[in-house]
Order: sequence, then structure tokens, then C-alpha cells
Amino acid sequence: MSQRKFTNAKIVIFGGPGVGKTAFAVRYITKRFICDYDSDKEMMYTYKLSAAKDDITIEILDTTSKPSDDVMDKHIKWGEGFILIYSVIDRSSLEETMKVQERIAKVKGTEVPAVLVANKCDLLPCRDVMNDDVQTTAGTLDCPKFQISVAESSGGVLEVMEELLCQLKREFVKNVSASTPMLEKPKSKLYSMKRAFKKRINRSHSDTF
Ligand SMILES: Nc1nc2c(ncn2[C@@H]2O[C@H](COP(=O)(O)OP(=O)(O)O)[C@@H](O)[C@H]2O)c(=O)[nH]1
Ligand SMILES: [Mg+2]
Repeated sequence: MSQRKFTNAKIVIFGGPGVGKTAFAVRYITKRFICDYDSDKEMMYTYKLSAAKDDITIEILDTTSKPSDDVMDKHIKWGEGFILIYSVIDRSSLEETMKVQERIAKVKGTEVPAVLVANKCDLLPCRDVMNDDVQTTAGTLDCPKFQISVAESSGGVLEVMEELLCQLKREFVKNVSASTPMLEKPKSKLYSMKRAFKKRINRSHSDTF
């Protein structure tokens, strides 16, 4: 039997080097900010979110900063929702997210659950990306945009995840209703009477020949 409830979500975090992908995943899961990580390793995190009706198992793939095209395509096929992070102090990282968006659009089309996240907003005095840059370089996907600081608090991270989970749930419901056969509408009493009447006329008509 196919699954009828939204109980799991596969999320991929993409972004250039040092934008805060690992910090984002770790902040969401532990609610803590850990400054230094060993390396730019690919990691999969699993997190159980207790929602109002059911628990949701969230798998988060924290990618390496420069995956090959093949690896990126594999992650895009696996993922259902995408977090594209750039750093406000690194203009080239915004361009990186544009490339990822193009790749996602190529593999999955443009109607994909996704969010574009500007991280390191605590460093705004050193800002290298202006709001206008984001508007003009909006990218292929029409996704909601967030400005956060993973270092400062969990608030922005939670908002981003909430938005993405909403999009994923909407997509899930859409797919379920598309795969459910339409129930036949119950016939009205008048319709049944008309049919019975028609049958009787036909019978009496054929009796005459
Ligand atoms: N100031 C500041 N530093 C951050 C923030 N998020 C991450 N960092 C730092 O940026 C560096 C790279 O973060 P990391 O998560 O390893 O980046 P990744 O390569 O995208 O996984 C680390 O030293 C983090 O502590 C942020 O919001 N503000
Ligand atoms: Mg990392």
C-alpha cells in the first residue's frame, strides 16, 4: 500500500565553501553553534521531529562544498527539498547557489521545494552581497529567501526548516491526490428513476417487435 501520511523528508544542503552548511545542520539538530569542524566532509543527519499528528523523520544531507556534477546530480535525485546557502560576506558563494539552482532545474524542473538562505548576517558590516544583487541574480528557482545568522541564534534556522517542510508537505499532498482515483459521485434519486423509466420504455419497445 502506498504511504498516505507525510512522515519523512529528504533534504539536501548545497552551498560554496565555508558558507555555513555544516553549522546550519548542526544548529538545527543540536540547537548549538559549533565554530570549527574538522573537514568539508559529506554527512547525513537523521532527526525525528514530533509534529502535531505524526512524527516526521527528517534526513539532512550536508554536502561537500565542491561536488562533481555527477555527485551533485545524484544528491538532487535523492533529495526532495533543497536548502541553498550563501554567505553575505562572499559574493562568489551567491553565484555558486545560482549554478546549483540551474542543475536542480535541469534534473527536477523548476517546481521544486527549495529555499535560498543568506547566512552570516551577524557580519553585515563586512557585507559583500547587497539585497539588489540577490534580486538581479535571483536564479532559476522561484524560492523563498531568508537572511539568517546561524552563529547568533536558532531562530532563522528553524524558520527556514519550517518553510521547507511546509513546501514538502504541500508537494506530498499534491502527489497523493494525483495518484488517488477520483471516487465516483453518488447518483441522485432522480437519476436512478430516469434510468429505470428508460429501461422500462426500451423493454416495452422491444416487446412490440
Ligand atoms: N560569523 C559567522 N560565522 C559562521 C556562521 N555560520 C557559520 N560560520 C562559520 O563559518 C565557518 C564555516 O562554516 P561551515 O559550517 O564549516 O561551512 P561549510 O563549509 O559550508 O560546511 C566556520 O568557522 C563557522 O563557524 C554565521 O552565521 N556567522
Ligand atoms: Mg561543511
